[in-house]
This record gives sequence, C-alpha cells and structure tokens, in this order.
Amino acid sequence: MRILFLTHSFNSLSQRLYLELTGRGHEVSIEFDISDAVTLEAVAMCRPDLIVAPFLKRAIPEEIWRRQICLIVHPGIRGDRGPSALDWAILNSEQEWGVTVLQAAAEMDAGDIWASANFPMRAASKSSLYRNEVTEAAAVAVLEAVEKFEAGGVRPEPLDDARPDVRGQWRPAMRQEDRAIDWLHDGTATVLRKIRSADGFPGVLDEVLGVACYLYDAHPETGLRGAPGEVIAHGNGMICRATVDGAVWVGHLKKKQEREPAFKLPAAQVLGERLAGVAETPAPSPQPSPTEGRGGKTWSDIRYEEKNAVGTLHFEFYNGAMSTAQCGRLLQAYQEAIRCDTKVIVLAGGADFWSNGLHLNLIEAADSPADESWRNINAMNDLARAILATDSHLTISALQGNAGAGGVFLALAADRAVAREGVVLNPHYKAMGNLYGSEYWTYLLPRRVGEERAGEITGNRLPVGARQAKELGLIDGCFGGDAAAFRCGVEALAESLAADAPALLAAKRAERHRDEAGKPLTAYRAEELAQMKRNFYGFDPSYHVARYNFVHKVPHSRTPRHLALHRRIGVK
Ligand code: THG
Repeated sequence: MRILFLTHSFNSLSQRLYLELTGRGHEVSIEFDISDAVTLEAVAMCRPDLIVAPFLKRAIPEEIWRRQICLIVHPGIRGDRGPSALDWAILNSEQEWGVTVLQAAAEMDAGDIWASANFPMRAASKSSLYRNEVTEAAAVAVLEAVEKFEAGGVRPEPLDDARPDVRGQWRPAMRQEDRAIDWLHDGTATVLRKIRSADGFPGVLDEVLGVACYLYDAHPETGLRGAPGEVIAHGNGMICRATVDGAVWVGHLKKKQEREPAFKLPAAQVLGERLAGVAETPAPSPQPSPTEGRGGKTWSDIRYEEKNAVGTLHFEFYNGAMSTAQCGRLLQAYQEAIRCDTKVIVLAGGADFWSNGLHLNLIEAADSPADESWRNINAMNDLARAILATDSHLTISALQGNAGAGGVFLALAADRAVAREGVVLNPHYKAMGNLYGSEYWTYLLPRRVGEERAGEITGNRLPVGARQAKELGLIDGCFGGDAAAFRCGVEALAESLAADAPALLAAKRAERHRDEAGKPLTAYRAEELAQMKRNFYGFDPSYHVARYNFVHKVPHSRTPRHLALHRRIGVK
C-alpha cells in the first residue's frame, strides 16, 4: 500500500513505524504537520491508500478524514483520550498502560478503535516509556490495524464499546499546577513521578536557588539527607535536592525566561555561582563494585560492573548526548576497565540511547560554539581511538537503545556491535547541516559494508532498523525483543568471546597491525577533522544554523524532500 504519515516530526516512534511498514513492502511517504493547507496539498499529491498519524498534535482537517481513513496512534489505553495521556498515566501511578490506534473523527481521539496493545508500566520518565514500551506497543497495534485495513471488511470498534474500561476516559492537557512539587510534603516517590511525567517535555516548573526553571532527568538518592527542598550536593553537572524522606538528583534544567530563548542544560551550568556554598560529591567511582543500579545510593551516569571475565560499562547520558567532559570521564572509566583482569568489555550505553554523539545543547551554550564543537569531536575521537586500539580485551558495543550520528560510528569501534531488535540507528551526519563527521567513520564504515554501501548509508539520511543493519553488515547481531532478553543475549555473546579470547585477541592484533600499515588511524582522523574544521569554522554556516534550529526546537517549515516522496519531481 501507499501510506502517508502525517506527523509533527520524524521522531523515534515515527521512524520505528516507518521501518516496520517499509520492511513489509509498503511505500511510506512523510509529511510534517505544517498547516492545513500544506497537509491538503500533500494528500492530493500522494493519493495514499491509508493515512497514519504516528505523532500528531493538531486535528486532521475534516476534508481529509471524511474522505479516507486516517489512523491516529494514541499513547493511551482503549477509551483514553486527550493530549497528555502518558503524563496522566505516570502521575496517577497506573500499573498498566497501552497504545490505541483509532480512526480520526471530529471529536479528538473519540473515533473508532482499530487496535490496541497494553504493557506493564515501569518507573521511568515519560520519554523513556515512550521510546521503549510505547514504541513496542505502537508497532504491534499499528501493524494489526494496517493488516485489518488491507484485508478489508473489518469494522473498527466504536469508542462507546470501549468505555466499560473505567480507566479509559477523556483527560485534559496537564497543567503545571497538576504536577507542581511541594518540597515540604512530597516524598521522593512523588517528586520522581511529577518530574518523570513531564520529562522530556514540558518539564516541571519549579524554583531552584532563586532561579525559575523546569526540571528534568531525575534519579533517586538514598545516601544523602537534608532539609526538604534544600540543594544538598552537586557533582558531574547534576544537583541533589532533599525531599521529606530522602533526596533526588536532577540532571538538567531549563531556565524559564520571557525573552532570551532557553534550552535544557546540565543543572550545575544553569545555576553557576549560586552553587558556591553547596558541597561537591566526589566524582562517581567506576571501580568494580557490586552495583546496585539506579535505585542504589549515589546515582551516577557512568557505572562499571563485572561478572566472571566480562566487565560492563553503562553510560546513561541524557538524550544520548556526550559532552567533552562526559567523553573524558567515559574514557577514564574505559581505561580503568581495561586494566582489570577481565577478557571482554561490554559497552552498554544507556537504557534509552546508546549514544547520539556530540552534545549540541552544550555546544550551543558555549562562548564559541565552533571551539566547543572542535573540543567535543576530538573527545569523541579520543574515546573511539581508545576502543579501537585496545589489544588486551575484546570489546562489544551492546545497543539496547537507539544511536545516531557519531554515536553509531563510535559503536562500530568495538570488535562486535549488536543491537536489540527494536533499535533504530541513524548512521549519518548530513542531516545536521551537512556535517562531514568523524569518529574514524571513514575507516570503520567501509571496512564493514564496503565503499558503495557506505556512501548510500551516509547519503540517504534515513533511519536503519537493527535487523536491516545486520543484513547490511553494519552490525554483527540483532536479538532480544525486550531489554531483559537482549541483556541475556549480550551476556552469552560476551561469555563466548571470553572463552575464545586468546585466539580472537591474536587475530584482532594481527588485523589492526595490517590495517595500521595500510593507512594509520592518525591519517583517517586528520582527513576527517580537516573536513570538520570547515564545517565548524568555514564560510558555510549550515551546521551552526541546523544546530540552532535543533536545540531551540524551531518548528519545521517544510518536510525534507528525502522523506516526502510525494513531493519528488517526476514521481507519481
Ligand atoms: N481526530 C482528528 N485529528 C486528530 C485526532 C483526532 N489529530 C491528532 C489527535 N487526534 C491526537 N489527540 C489529541 C487530543 C486532544 C488534543 C490534541 C490532540 C487537544 N489539544 C488542545 C487544543 O488543541 O486546544 C491543546 C492541548 C495542549 O495544550 O497540548 O486537546 O482524533 N481529526
């Protein structure tokens, strides 16, 4: 079928559905929701068999939904309606939630139901639930709905039939008052629910050390205590605030300000001098220790754990962005890890992202974005080089979450790269203002897929699903329907590499020597950085413009031609 996506943006959920549908032979064209007139034009040009709205905030015009079926992906259980579905589910401590695919009608979210899929809730932020449980359920429900539509003769279920499920009901847009934190009364669990219900957008509005700001990226702390509401510590850019029964770490803040546009930054950077009297906790120790995970004592973005001959490094960076400082700390943790008496290092990334490369928000905030871009890409490269040059251990990049841009190529620096089945990769830089890219990609990518495919992958600017990435040779393996199954598979792979370590390490050293003799890594790096220097400091400001638009979430003014197939000249 020809399917048109009407969507606010090509977000991770839209990308996943795009991959599922194109993977089943459907032709999917994309149109961003710019205005009703532009949408009408797109529908006329595309003449789709079916319209799907994976992530749409505004109403589809009546002229469209009256004439043909439009399927809306709603992140709520059957009968649930309204624009803040997941926010309410988190705030109300729902134990089970779901995704419903419903038909667009006049009354918002009140159309007939085509399919739904439920999942158990997890203590996590809205965006983490969206990127994991909601995305998996949406893939199931959308495929079911599309199959029903294609088969024909299926009548969707009217909303009234779903109403007996008392939990499903209309809920209004959530307001700041609905989730405002009362530091003198709210316990840690409540504070976490409130912040998580609004993370990544819009954030909970609060005041920290006299600064009005939105809070994001909250984690429990059980070791530190203080007067409720007080900022009791800071470290690695995060701040720790006491609650009535414990404390929470807050990683990111966005200043509330009327004029100057603000964006999310590490909390300590936003507060600056105001943190003068607050104790700095020692930097998190990447030492091998029986780790307690996120619920444990002092939360840390970088964690090391060890089991038998396998060391695992977790790096949970907000939105997968890796700043110069984070790259440096991860490099240090990596160097300590390879001094341990283990055979295999698993680079596990975070639960939501493996890595998305450069930290564009911090670059945007720097006095000289060009200089900070330069420092950040060099820090990424130093990390990639350390992984590439490791001859004492075998290394595995285990992508439980998505990766994009430099993050994908960093993953390829390991001896093996494997991904969870639902992972979406964006192995290209061009979308960010025509960046050339570095991270030794000119060495790592052709080595795996050949020159021709390397050119296609980086030039297409399209997402690549984990299974497709395995078929292309971009990665070595793709398994595990959920995080737990994936971790099991990674553990088995790591154990098998450890068992074969002497032979595998000998082969690895020989290959590295051969490659180095053919063309040294320093040459790849120098060539890539010469191009990046032009991107950062040259005459063409495309990268700086694209980064500004990305960081400030400037609304799209058109759909890129490579996504809007219906707008390509000569295609009908
Ligand atoms: N029918 C039609 N178009 C649709 C839907 C539909 N477009 C997408 C939409 N469903 C997704 N669901 C909603 C439900 C409610 C609201 C928005 C999208 C809503 N919006 C408030 C408004 O428009 O005033 C603002 C909410 C806010 O502040 O975020 O209530 O079923 N044809």
